[in-house]
Amino acid sequence: SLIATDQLRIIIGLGQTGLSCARYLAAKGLPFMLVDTRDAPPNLELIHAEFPETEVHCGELNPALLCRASEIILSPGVAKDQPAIQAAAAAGVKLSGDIDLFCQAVSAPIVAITGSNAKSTVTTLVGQMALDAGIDTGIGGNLGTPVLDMLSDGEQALYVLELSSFQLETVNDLRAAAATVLNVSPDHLDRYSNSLHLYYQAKHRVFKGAANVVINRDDPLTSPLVSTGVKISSFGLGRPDLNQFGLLEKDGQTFLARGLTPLLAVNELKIQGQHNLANALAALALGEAVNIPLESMLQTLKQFAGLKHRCQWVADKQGVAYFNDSKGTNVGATVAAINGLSAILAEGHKIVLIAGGVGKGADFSDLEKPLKAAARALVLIGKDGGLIDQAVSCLEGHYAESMTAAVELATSLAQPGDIVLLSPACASFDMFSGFPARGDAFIESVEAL
Ligand code: UMA
Ligand code: ADP
Repeated sequence: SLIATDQLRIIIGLGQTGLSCARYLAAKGLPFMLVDTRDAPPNLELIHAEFPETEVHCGELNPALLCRASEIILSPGVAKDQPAIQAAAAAGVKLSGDIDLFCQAVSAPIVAITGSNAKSTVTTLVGQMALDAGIDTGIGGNLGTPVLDMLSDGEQALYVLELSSFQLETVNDLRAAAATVLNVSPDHLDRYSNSLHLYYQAKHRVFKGAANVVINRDDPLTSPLVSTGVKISSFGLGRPDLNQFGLLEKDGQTFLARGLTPLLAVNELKIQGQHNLANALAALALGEAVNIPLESMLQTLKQFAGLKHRCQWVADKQGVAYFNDSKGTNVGATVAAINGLSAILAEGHKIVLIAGGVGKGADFSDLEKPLKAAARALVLIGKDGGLIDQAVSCLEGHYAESMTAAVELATSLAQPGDIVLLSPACASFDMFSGFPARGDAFIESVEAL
């Protein structure tokens, strides 16, 4: 290769992140090489056209090549524990990722948001709060826009980033103005040797160098071991102490509150379910940590209708309400969706759950309790639907070969007043290109009824 070894940056992954890293380095005039473990990765033609001089290696990782690098920039979809990457790390090659490059490049404050669930909702909400308060804000990360792509709009006054455990694995120095782990429940354990601890450790890298930390009082796994001097605030569904965010009862109504001060009656919110109250409180705590005016944040909360595919109401048909929670891709999310929606069911009515897909090695037995309390029937789809059936004994699983068949089956099992809920507790890649396509298929099937 023509690139000197002391400045050989190797980008692994030709997905969205790899492409954003290549464009970023190219714009800075820094040389790089591209590597992907797949023989025919996406973006290959685009990359050859855009970077005709750049060396691209596809297929099995070459340890000798990786060991020659000065720095390896890993895409989130690439696990670090592969032998070739470990060999390079052992040889002293620095491992980093797009988040590190981004943090080195910007000086504006960063709100860094991770957690097993609610990341996208809280990231979008905090971002909207900042925009509504007149702050130029970049909103991205795992949510969809690779962080480095946000730099092409010029530097903003604030960045609100959704960070996955995969992205955090390669974070060396984040120095967020405000950082949070919203909640921790098992997900992606196939990537973490089935160890919740390793997954937890990846998530907690979000706190590296943070100035303000926001913790969830209802989930002890969200509290970091941080040194003194870091400002800590918190949210939770209980009564808040001074300077904390929580819920207060007053005159028979429930309010979002800060300390003893009621801020907003929860019936003024458009987003539904207890889990969304936690999300609203988390957003307030994060916004306060970066000085977004409280009054303005409350106005945003009143407008915010939630994101598509997250407990999204789709239609009422023949007295049955249909909700699309395609983004429920792990057990914790589906438990929250069932509990959240069962709170809006009238007495005697129940949920027909559609679940299944790629289980990522999850233990589905935590679905038993909420299903027993709130479900009428269970319709199963996809590769690991059978594992859910095995783990749940309170209901007999009914199999469906397609989303259309699942919706029809669920409809036949539902009674007027019930809810049909798609919240798969699984990833979608066995049947769909991703959770949005799965949710869209559900919506189409409901509309076709
Ligand atoms: N891959 C290989 N070999 C490689 C590189 C990638 O097989 O050499 C595979 C990966 O195993 C993966 C796929 O290619 O299945 C995509 O990986 P990637 O790292 O290239 O992904 P990007 O296109 O860069 O998208 C990533 C995030 N994807 C993942 O973490 C898998 C996107 O989150 C994110 O929006 C995007 O960066 C911008 O930041 C998606 C996601 O599913 C939505 N995230 C997971 C989740 O939310 O649960 C963590
Ligand atoms: P993420 O980006 O972390 O996947 P989303 O905001 O997209 O989070 O929500 C994903 C799913 O997680 C939702 O569809 C819902 O089922 C569930 N969920 C939302 N908020 C919470 C919460 N506070 N606790 C647990 N589960 C939640």
